[in-house]
Amino acid sequence: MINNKVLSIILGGGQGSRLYPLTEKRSKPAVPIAGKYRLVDIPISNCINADIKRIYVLTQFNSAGLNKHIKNTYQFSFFSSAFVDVLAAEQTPGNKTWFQGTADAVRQCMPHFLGNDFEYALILSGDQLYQMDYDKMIEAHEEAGAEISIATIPVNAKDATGFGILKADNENVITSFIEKPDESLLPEWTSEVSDDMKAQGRNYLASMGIYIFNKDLLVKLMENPDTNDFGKEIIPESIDSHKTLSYQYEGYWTDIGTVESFFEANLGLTDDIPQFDLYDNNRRIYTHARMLPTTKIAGTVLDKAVISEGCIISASRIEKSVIGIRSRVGKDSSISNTYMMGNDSYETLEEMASEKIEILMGVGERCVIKNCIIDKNCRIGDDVRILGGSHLEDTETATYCIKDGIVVIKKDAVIPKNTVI
Ligand code: ADQ
Ligand code: ADP
Repeated sequence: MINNKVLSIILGGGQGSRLYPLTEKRSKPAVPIAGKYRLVDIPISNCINADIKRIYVLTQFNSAGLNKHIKNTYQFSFFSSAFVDVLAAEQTPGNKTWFQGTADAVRQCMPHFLGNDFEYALILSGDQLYQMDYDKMIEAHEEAGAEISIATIPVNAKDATGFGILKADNENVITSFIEKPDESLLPEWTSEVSDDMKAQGRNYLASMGIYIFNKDLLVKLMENPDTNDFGKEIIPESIDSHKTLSYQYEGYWTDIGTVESFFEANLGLTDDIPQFDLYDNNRRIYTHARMLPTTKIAGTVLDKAVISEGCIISASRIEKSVIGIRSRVGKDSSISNTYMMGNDSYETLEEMASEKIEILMGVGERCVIKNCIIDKNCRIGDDVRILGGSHLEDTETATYCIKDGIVVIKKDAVIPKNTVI
């Protein structure tokens, strides 16, 4: 089935500078998450689970990796009108700039959208981890006769300054909105929330950056070339003249725009009952079906470990870590509190034996790795010690970055044997 009323537009990423160095060589939607997925798989899967199968992904960079991933993953029947298309910022005779913001990205791609028949545009962020039934939000939007709907979630004071905060009347119609309020303004922006939320101190209603716009209104709003951003301009300027509904959500939702939140979201998957449920038959997360062999483990103590397919592991211990596809970890190594993204291919036995390869792909022998993100295709030599933690200052070298105590080994980096970080 396809929902013929809704066209989905995923804001795949600005420069992604807060996720640097993970975005150094790829666009944000292509960042690998949870061992085998890419960030963009999350909103796309949520759409597919709601039968919304006409999807555009807007991105600043047109990485080969992203296009390949989308092309290899989202193949619909020849007879279906379903598609997932990547639209990258493009120079045209009438437009010489990159996307200047979220609304500008939508504006520049409007001609592509208008080639489709639709009533509602569902605008989504590409850097959030959550499973939401968009069809219920669309139902609420239709029932209320709204022109715009915004998905909202109660947050605490610490988080409130990083989001659009709003107030709604008792019919959930938004009456005021402020983008990322200063701490001093917060007392004026509390809302009535459920007892459960109140008990957690979540007294502010935040925009999740998930919007439904009636098509005609979106077309009209995009005619004004001076507005570049939904949160800063379009939403605050529209609520007085267009009925804007707050669609409140209280499930698990997290913004993964920074290295720290990305790290926490990944390690959260190792919890006994993770808040993000990858094991739900009805809310499946799709990704590239790679036909990988099973994982092979020898002599390893595993505790709270999430291990993807195709790994070859001889470590002594892996604890509270997510190990990505095709990872290789050598003998007597120990990994904890770490997200290792894995590899794009295997080395052959001949390659491994040849003298050309000094350090094999993956983690060598007798290494100790803690509080670390290891990007794809890294080569970590024997006896390397990487001990991340809050004692480390933020810094950057050619092969790694330290951000908030997390050591991020850059994609394709080679870390010589005996290195200590
Ligand atoms: P932010 O997340 O800070 O706040 P923004 O940086 O505009 O807003 O990003 C929204 C989404 O659009 C992200 O997925 C981002 O990667 C993407 N994006 C940003 N610039 C882009 C561009 N030029 N081209 C393509 N994609 C781009 C927003 C709202 C807040 C709300 C939070 C919730 O403005 O009101 O509370 O989202 O996370
Ligand atoms: P990213 O992995 O971040 O997307 P790229 O944009 O360079 O980085 O694209 C990598 C893509 O190319 C991966 O999806 C992977 O399938 C493929 N790839 C990369 N290296 C190899 C390789 N040596 N052999 C086969 N496929 C590869």
